[in-house]
Order: sequence, then C-alpha cells, then structure tokens
Amino acid sequence: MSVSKPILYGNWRSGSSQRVRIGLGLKGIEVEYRPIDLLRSEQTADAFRSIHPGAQVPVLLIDGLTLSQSVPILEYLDERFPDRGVRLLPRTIEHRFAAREIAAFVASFMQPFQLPGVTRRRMVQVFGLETHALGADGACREFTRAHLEATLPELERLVSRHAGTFCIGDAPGLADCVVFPQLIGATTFGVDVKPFATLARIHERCLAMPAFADSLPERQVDAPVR
Ligand SMILES: N[C@@H](CCC(=O)N[C@@H](CS)C(=O)NCC(=O)O)C(=O)O
Repeated sequence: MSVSKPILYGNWRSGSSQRVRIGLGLKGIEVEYRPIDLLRSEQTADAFRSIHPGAQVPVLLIDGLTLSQSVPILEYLDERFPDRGVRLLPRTIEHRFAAREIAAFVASFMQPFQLPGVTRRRMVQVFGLETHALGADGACREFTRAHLEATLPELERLVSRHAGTFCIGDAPGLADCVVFPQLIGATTFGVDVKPFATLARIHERCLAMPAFADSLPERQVDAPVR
C-alpha cells in the first residue's frame, strides 16, 4: 500500500510526542514534522484547534485520519505496518498485556501529573496560587517531582517482571517507547533514576539505538539553541 508522507504535530519537550517519534523511528516511517510551540500556547490557537480540537500534541495525520493520543497512535502504526521495522507489540498475549499495562501506568498515571502547561495554569487559577507556583522552583514543579518519586518504584516493579535488555525481553517495543521518555522526564524534574536498576539499564540500552537517541528533546528542530 503506498502512502503520502504522514504529518506529525509535536513538541520537542513533550514526552508524549517523543513516544511517537520513537515508534516512527523503530518502524522506519518518515514524517513531515510540524512543531507546536506549547510555551506560546500554539496548541490552543484556532489554527491548531481546527486540526485537533483537543489542543494537545502529538497528532499524527496519516491515511486521511487525524490521530491523537500517543499510545493508540503507536498501536495504529504497528497494526498498519506489521511488516516494517520493529514489531511494537510483543508476540504473546501475556507480553502484549504486560506492555500495555506498563504503557497505561505511565500514560494515565505518571505523565498526566507532570502537569502540562494548561493544567498548571488551571491549578494556579482554581487554587488561587501565586503565579510563582508555575516557576522553575515553584509548587507545581515540587508536586511533579514528588509524584515521580512516588511512582517510579511501581514502574520499576512492573518493568522488572519481563525485562531482558528492554522492557519486555530483548527487543524494543511499545513499553520502551513510553518508558524511555518518562525516564527523560524524571531527569528533567531532577529525579534520579539510577537507583532503579532495571529502568536505569533499559535507559542506557535504549540510548544506544538511533530511534531512541534521535528522539531526545534536545535533538529536535524546535529545541531552543543553547
Ligand atoms: N494522553 C496524551 C497526552 C498528551 C499531552 O499531555 N500532551 C501535552 C504535551 S506532553 C500537551 O500537548 N500539552 C498542552 C498543554 O498543556 O497545553 C497522549 O498520550 O498523547
């Protein structure tokens, strides 16, 4: 089946966008990348809302469809391109369940409390916090750090059950697409992942693969020049 180049709307620092970048890399699928500047609230501007009213990245335009939500996007890519690159979903039902369980834990419990910009601003408004709460050493960042510290032990437990060199056995897949950006996110918030032996090992192994290394926030075209 021939396809025109898919379009990925994402953001350099967005962990959810990074999940999709990794999946595309593992599958060897090229996309046209259209960055959305979250700090300038481009996600809530009419131009982007007309593409995705949910006003979040990532969004993948493919096969005439507009796909949102990183984990279902990864599953779509795997079903749509079963014979390209890496199989993202493991072969056995038990391992597929474990991969989805890990992905759900990260995507529905760990990452949402990293408080994307809109949520942070809403908290400040609702709780009447000083806008300082949004800052680098403010209450929102402290909350995120505390949440990551509280949830990383469970992620380590979930991953260590089936881990080989990657989250499930010795091949990269869906779980790694989700776990790797979460570890990068934890580091960004000043949380050390080294005490978590399995996660730290998988982090190092992933970094050695181009699909993961090329997905790093600082390597994206919309990353600020330092
Ligand atoms: N569950 C969604 C989460 C998407 C999400 O949280 N996106 C963030 C960036 S990582 C976003 O677009 N935030 C915009 C905002 O906070 O205004 C997914 O997995 O794709």
